[in-house]
Amino acid sequence: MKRQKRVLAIHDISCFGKCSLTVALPIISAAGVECTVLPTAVLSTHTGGFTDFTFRDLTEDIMPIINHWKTLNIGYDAIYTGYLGSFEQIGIVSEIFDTYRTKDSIILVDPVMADNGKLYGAFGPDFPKEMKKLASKADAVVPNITEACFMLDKEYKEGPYTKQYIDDLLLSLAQMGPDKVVLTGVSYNDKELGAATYDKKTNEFGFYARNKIEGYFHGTGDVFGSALLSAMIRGKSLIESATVAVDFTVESIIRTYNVKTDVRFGVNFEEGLQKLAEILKK
Ligand code: PXL
Repeated sequence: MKRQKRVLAIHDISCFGKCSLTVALPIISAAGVECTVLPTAVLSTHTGGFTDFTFRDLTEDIMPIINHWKTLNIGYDAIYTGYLGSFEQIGIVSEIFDTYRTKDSIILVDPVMADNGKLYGAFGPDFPKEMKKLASKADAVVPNITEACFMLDKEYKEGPYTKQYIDDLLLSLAQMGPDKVVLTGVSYNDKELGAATYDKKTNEFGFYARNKIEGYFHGTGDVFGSALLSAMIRGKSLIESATVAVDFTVESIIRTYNVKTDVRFGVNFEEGLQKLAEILKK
């Protein structure tokens, strides 16, 4: 019998709005994988389109939590990081990588900090350089195009993209350190949107897209990243994992689009969990 896999998910808890830990936990669990959580901050909602949200920074709690775990002899098959609560947390999370990394573990960094060409309001101009250091230590990274450009100091462009622009971003991200790169929000025409992948070990490029759905849906980066990691842990290749994650995310968006809920409230991923679990069992 194989031991159950265990992930450490390091993101905030946005109490309402379906992103970060409130999506990582159910999605990773549905994949049959244990999900330990390390909350970086607690907010009443995510910061995308809401005003007056509460924000409690948990930077001071992180090391005491880790120090307790050190007495318990716990190991992780993967670490998955997302929205961090402070600049200082980047260095702390980097130390956590050093503590738990093994030769078989997967460290996946989603450098959550920006979208549509702009840095999120909570982060200062020095944040991307520090996030780049963390992403460089990862085995795999999953930025959107804005985040990739911020880390690489390259010009952000709006889609549709040329193959040359995307391949340059993929190779430059791999050159920073990670063996596996998944770039989200990639379109080569007006109709389709998907993810591009590059695996440095096999030198393979991949791309998978579905028809674009008009609108901006919050939390989809975290839905995508959680499904991607789940598939990777269940032994799928990088392009297979990205394909599973694109399908899961797009189907969640379609359910939401069809009933016209407030896009700030997140997407209906829950009704796709059973199908995801079945796909990942194969
Ligand atoms: O989905 C990314 C995310 C996570 N956590 C918080 C956010 C966002 C995006 O805006 O605001 C608090």
